[in-house]
Amino acid sequence: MLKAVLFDLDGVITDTAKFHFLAWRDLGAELGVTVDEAFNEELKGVSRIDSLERILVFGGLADKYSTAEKEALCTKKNDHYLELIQEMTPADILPGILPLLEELREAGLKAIVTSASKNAPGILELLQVKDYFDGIVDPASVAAGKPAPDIFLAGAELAGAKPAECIGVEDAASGVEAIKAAHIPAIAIGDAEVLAQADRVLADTSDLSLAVLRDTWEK
Ligand code: B16
Ligand code: MG
Repeated sequence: MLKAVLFDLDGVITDTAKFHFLAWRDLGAELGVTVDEAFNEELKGVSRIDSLERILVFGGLADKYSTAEKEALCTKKNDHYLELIQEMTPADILPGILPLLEELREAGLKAIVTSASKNAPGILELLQVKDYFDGIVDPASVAAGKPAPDIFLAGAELAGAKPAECIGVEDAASGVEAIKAAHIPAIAIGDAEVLAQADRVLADTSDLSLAVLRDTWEK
């Protein structure tokens, strides 16, 4: 039986990618690295420090900064990101998500947040949806980030369910890879070619419903 739904946040519950992009783009500009929207795609679902590492490698700056300097750069990016997201309101919840959360609550299924973002609790507060979730996995508590399965396995555990009793919802290729590595069925939102590893790809969050999740999980 399907018992729990494991939700990615950025790109599934709300679209913060544009704010991550602006913050990385400006930090990149300071470092002399051009972060464009195409490169930003590769940072989706990737942790803050790993995103910085990728930007540094991309700019040929892989060995230029010490660990402490990299931490300071991450803090700078995050401070800017936090400024940008303060304007978020419940109107920024992606279409179909609120009705789905209502359906899950009524059907007694668990909803868990399995996001790489350390800002997830604050974002859920801004969106006023925190109460719909039975738990938020702390990404700092898992050994390896997406595409490793750790965060989704931790999500299943938090729900008190076996991986096979869950379904994961993701928008990033690294996230779909992580769900599948955890042996959990995956629904992806976005480009069917990029997200080909998923069990089902939907163009939009408005196509999500408990019936679609159940149907995908049963196949
Ligand atoms: P933070 P998700 C991910 O969230 C974002 O897609 C990714 O772009 C970001 O770098 C990562 O969270 C870390 O976010 O800097 O807020 O800790 O898609 O896994 O919900
Ligand atoms: Mg995402």
